[in-house]
Amino acid sequence: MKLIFATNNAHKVAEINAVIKGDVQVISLEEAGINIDIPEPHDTLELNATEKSKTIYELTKMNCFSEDTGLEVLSLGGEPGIKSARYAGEGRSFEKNIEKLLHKLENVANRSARFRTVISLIIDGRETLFEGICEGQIIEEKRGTGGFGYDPVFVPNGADKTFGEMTLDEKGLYSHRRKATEKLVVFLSNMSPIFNSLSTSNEI
Ligand code: ITT
Repeated sequence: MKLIFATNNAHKVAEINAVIKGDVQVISLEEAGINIDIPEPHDTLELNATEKSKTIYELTKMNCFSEDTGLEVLSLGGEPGIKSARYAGEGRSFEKNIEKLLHKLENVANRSARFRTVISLIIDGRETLFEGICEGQIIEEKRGTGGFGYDPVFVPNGADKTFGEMTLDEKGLYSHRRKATEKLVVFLSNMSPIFNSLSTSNEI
Protein backbone atom coordinates (compact mmCIF):
# COMPACT_ATOMS: atom_id res chain seq x y z
CA MET A 1 0.00 0.00 0.00
CA LYS A 2 1.24 3.51 -0.84
CA LEU A 3 0.48 6.44 1.45
CA ILE A 4 1.38 10.06 0.81
CA PHE A 5 2.57 11.78 3.99
CA ALA A 6 1.26 15.36 3.80
CA THR A 7 4.18 17.12 5.45
CA ASN A 8 7.03 19.43 4.52
CA ASN A 9 8.97 18.47 7.65
CA ALA A 10 11.80 16.03 6.84
CA HIS A 11 12.34 15.22 10.55
CA LYS A 12 8.76 13.96 10.81
CA VAL A 13 9.28 11.79 7.70
CA ALA A 14 12.43 10.21 9.21
CA GLU A 15 10.73 9.55 12.57
CA ILE A 16 7.63 8.03 10.99
CA ASN A 17 9.61 5.91 8.53
CA ALA A 18 11.39 4.36 11.52
CA VAL A 19 8.00 3.02 12.69
CA ILE A 20 6.11 2.28 9.45
CA LYS A 21 7.79 -0.62 7.73
CA GLY A 22 6.80 -3.64 5.68
CA ASP A 23 4.07 -3.39 3.09
CA VAL A 24 3.29 0.30 3.55
CA GLN A 25 5.33 2.69 1.43
CA VAL A 26 5.36 6.25 2.76
CA ILE A 27 5.81 8.93 0.06
CA SER A 28 6.67 12.43 1.26
CA LEU A 29 5.26 15.52 -0.48
CA GLU A 30 8.76 16.17 -1.83
CA GLU A 31 8.97 12.65 -3.30
CA ALA A 32 5.48 13.07 -4.77
CA GLY A 33 6.62 16.33 -6.42
CA ILE A 34 4.01 18.36 -4.52
CA ASN A 35 5.27 21.74 -3.44
CA ILE A 36 2.63 23.49 -1.36
CA ASP A 37 2.47 25.04 2.08
CA ILE A 38 -0.86 23.83 3.45
CA PRO A 39 -2.56 26.38 5.72
CA GLU A 40 -3.25 25.44 9.34
CA PRO A 41 -5.99 27.93 10.22
CA HIS A 42 -7.86 26.02 12.94
CA ASP A 43 -7.68 26.11 16.72
CA THR A 44 -7.21 22.39 17.35
CA LEU A 45 -4.51 19.91 16.32
CA GLU A 46 -7.29 17.61 15.09
CA LEU A 47 -8.79 20.17 12.66
CA ASN A 48 -5.36 21.24 11.39
CA ALA A 49 -4.34 17.61 10.78
CA THR A 50 -7.61 17.06 8.88
CA GLU A 51 -7.00 20.22 6.83
CA LYS A 52 -3.59 18.92 5.73
CA SER A 53 -4.70 15.37 4.81
CA LYS A 54 -7.91 16.55 3.13
CA THR A 55 -6.01 19.07 1.00
CA ILE A 56 -3.67 16.35 -0.28
CA TYR A 57 -6.45 13.80 -0.76
CA GLU A 58 -8.48 16.27 -2.83
CA LEU A 59 -5.40 17.14 -4.87
CA THR A 60 -4.17 13.59 -5.54
CA LYS A 61 -7.14 11.26 -4.78
CA MET A 62 -4.49 9.02 -3.20
CA ASN A 63 -4.63 7.49 0.25
CA CYS A 64 -2.67 9.76 2.56
CA PHE A 65 -2.07 10.95 6.09
CA SER A 66 -0.84 14.03 7.88
CA GLU A 67 0.02 14.89 11.44
CA ASP A 68 -0.16 17.99 13.56
CA THR A 69 1.86 18.24 16.76
CA GLY A 70 1.89 20.76 19.57
CA LEU A 71 3.94 21.29 22.71
CA GLU A 72 1.48 21.91 25.56
CA VAL A 73 2.98 23.51 28.68
CA LEU A 74 0.81 23.14 31.78
CA SER A 75 1.71 26.40 33.54
CA LEU A 76 1.21 28.34 30.27
CA GLY A 77 -2.35 27.07 29.92
CA GLY A 78 -1.42 24.68 27.07
CA GLU A 79 0.72 27.16 25.10
CA PRO A 80 2.30 27.09 22.58
CA GLY A 81 -0.05 24.27 21.43
CA ILE A 82 -1.32 24.89 17.92
CA LYS A 83 1.04 27.89 17.73
CA SER A 84 4.14 25.71 18.31
CA ALA A 85 5.65 26.27 14.84
CA ARG A 86 5.15 30.05 14.87
CA TYR A 87 5.36 30.79 18.61
CA ALA A 88 7.90 33.61 18.15
CA GLY A 89 6.46 34.81 14.84
CA GLU A 90 6.01 33.95 11.19
CA GLY A 91 9.73 33.20 10.71
CA ARG A 92 9.15 29.71 12.22
CA SER A 93 12.56 29.81 13.93
CA PHE A 94 13.19 26.85 16.29
CA GLU A 95 15.81 29.00 18.04
CA LYS A 96 13.51 31.96 18.66
CA ASN A 97 10.60 29.73 19.67
CA ILE A 98 12.75 28.12 22.37
CA GLU A 99 14.00 31.53 23.55
CA LYS A 100 10.42 32.75 23.93
CA LEU A 101 9.38 29.59 25.77
CA LEU A 102 12.32 29.75 28.22
CA HIS A 103 11.65 33.45 28.80
CA LYS A 104 7.99 32.78 29.63
CA LEU A 105 9.04 30.02 32.04
CA GLU A 106 11.62 32.12 33.90
CA ASN A 107 11.04 31.64 37.66
CA VAL A 108 8.18 29.25 36.98
CA ALA A 109 8.42 26.17 39.22
CA ASN A 110 5.99 23.90 37.40
CA ARG A 111 7.67 23.01 34.10
CA SER A 112 5.48 20.05 33.17
CA ALA A 113 4.72 19.79 29.48
CA ARG A 114 3.64 17.30 26.89
CA PHE A 115 3.93 16.80 23.18
CA ARG A 116 0.67 15.75 21.55
CA THR A 117 0.51 14.39 18.01
CA VAL A 118 -2.69 13.88 16.04
CA ILE A 119 -2.48 11.84 12.83
CA SER A 120 -5.25 12.12 10.25
CA LEU A 121 -5.39 9.14 7.89
CA ILE A 122 -7.60 9.15 4.79
CA ILE A 123 -8.24 5.81 3.09
CA ASP A 124 -10.68 5.82 0.18
CA GLY A 125 -12.10 9.15 1.34
CA ARG A 126 -12.71 8.05 4.95
CA GLU A 127 -10.80 9.72 7.76
CA THR A 128 -9.49 8.15 10.98
CA LEU A 129 -7.61 10.06 13.71
CA PHE A 130 -4.85 8.68 16.00
CA GLU A 131 -3.32 10.43 19.02
CA GLY A 132 0.06 10.06 20.73
CA ILE A 133 1.18 11.86 23.90
CA CYS A 134 4.59 12.18 25.56
CA GLU A 135 4.72 13.78 29.03
CA GLY A 136 7.87 15.47 30.31
CA GLN A 137 9.56 18.60 31.61
CA ILE A 138 10.97 21.77 30.05
CA ILE A 139 14.51 22.33 31.32
CA GLU A 140 16.11 25.74 31.84
CA GLU A 141 18.79 25.62 29.14
CA LYS A 142 19.12 23.86 25.81
CA ARG A 143 20.94 20.51 25.73
CA GLY A 144 21.85 18.62 22.56
CA THR A 145 21.67 19.41 18.88
CA GLY A 146 19.66 16.45 17.57
CA GLY A 147 16.03 16.35 16.53
CA PHE A 148 14.14 19.56 15.79
CA GLY A 149 11.80 22.15 17.25
CA TYR A 150 11.70 22.11 21.05
CA ASP A 151 13.71 18.85 21.36
CA PRO A 152 16.75 20.48 23.09
CA VAL A 153 14.65 21.70 26.05
CA PHE A 154 12.30 18.72 26.51
CA VAL A 155 13.15 15.78 28.80
CA PRO A 156 10.53 13.02 28.59
CA ASN A 157 9.45 11.44 31.88
CA GLY A 158 11.63 8.43 32.68
CA ALA A 159 14.65 9.79 30.78
CA ASP A 160 17.63 11.89 31.87
CA LYS A 161 18.42 13.28 28.42
CA THR A 162 16.59 15.81 26.28
CA PHE A 163 15.15 14.68 22.95
CA GLY A 164 17.93 16.85 21.47
CA GLU A 165 20.56 14.59 23.09
CA MET A 166 18.94 11.39 21.84
CA THR A 167 19.34 9.41 18.64
CA LEU A 168 16.27 8.91 16.47
CA ASP A 169 15.77 5.43 17.96
CA GLU A 170 16.13 6.70 21.54
CA LYS A 171 13.58 9.46 20.92
CA GLY A 172 11.31 6.77 19.49
CA LEU A 173 11.24 4.97 22.85
CA TYR A 174 9.31 7.89 24.38
CA SER A 175 7.91 9.83 21.46
CA HIS A 176 4.36 11.12 20.95
CA ARG A 177 4.86 10.64 17.19
CA ARG A 178 5.93 7.00 17.58
CA LYS A 179 2.87 6.28 19.77
CA ALA A 180 0.42 7.83 17.29
CA THR A 181 2.16 6.10 14.37
CA GLU A 182 1.97 2.70 16.08
CA LYS A 183 -1.80 3.13 16.36
CA LEU A 184 -1.89 3.89 12.64
CA VAL A 185 0.17 0.75 11.89
CA VAL A 186 -2.20 -1.43 13.97
CA PHE A 187 -5.18 0.10 12.13
CA LEU A 188 -3.59 -0.58 8.74
CA SER A 189 -2.62 -4.12 9.63
CA ASN A 190 -6.17 -4.84 10.79
CA MET A 191 -7.38 -3.58 7.40
CA SER A 192 -4.92 -5.54 5.30
CA PRO A 193 -6.61 -8.98 5.64
CA ILE A 194 -9.65 -7.35 4.02
CA PHE A 195 -7.49 -5.99 1.21
CA ASN A 196 -5.74 -9.36 0.84
CA SER A 197 -8.98 -11.31 0.65
CA LEU A 198 -10.46 -8.76 -1.79
CA SER A 199 -7.47 -9.01 -4.08
CA THR A 200 -7.53 -12.83 -3.80
CA SER A 201 -11.18 -12.97 -4.77
CA ASN A 202 -10.53 -10.55 -7.66
CA GLU A 203 -7.84 -12.89 -8.95
CA ILE A 204 -10.21 -15.85 -8.87
P1 ITT B 1 4.01 20.08 8.60
O1 ITT B 1 2.83 20.93 9.01
O2 ITT B 1 4.46 20.31 7.20
O3 ITT B 1 3.79 18.61 8.91
P2 ITT B 1 5.40 21.54 10.69
O4 ITT B 1 6.84 21.58 11.15
O5 ITT B 1 4.75 22.82 10.31
O6 ITT B 1 5.29 20.48 9.50
P3 ITT B 1 3.50 21.28 12.82
O7 ITT B 1 2.53 22.21 12.22
O8 ITT B 1 2.98 20.00 13.42
O9 ITT B 1 4.60 20.79 11.79
O10 ITT B 1 4.43 22.12 13.79
C1 ITT B 1 4.53 21.96 15.07
C2 ITT B 1 5.82 22.56 15.61
O11 ITT B 1 5.97 21.93 16.88
C3 ITT B 1 7.10 22.23 14.84
O12 ITT B 1 7.45 23.24 13.96
C4 ITT B 1 8.13 22.13 15.97
O13 ITT B 1 8.57 23.41 16.36
C5 ITT B 1 7.29 21.57 17.10
N1 ITT B 1 7.38 20.12 17.13
C6 ITT B 1 6.54 19.21 16.55
N2 ITT B 1 6.96 17.95 16.80
C7 ITT B 1 8.07 18.07 17.56
C8 ITT B 1 8.97 17.15 18.12
O14 ITT B 1 8.83 15.83 17.95
N3 ITT B 1 9.99 17.62 18.83
C9 ITT B 1 10.16 18.94 19.01
N4 ITT B 1 9.37 19.87 18.50
C10 ITT B 1 8.33 19.46 17.77
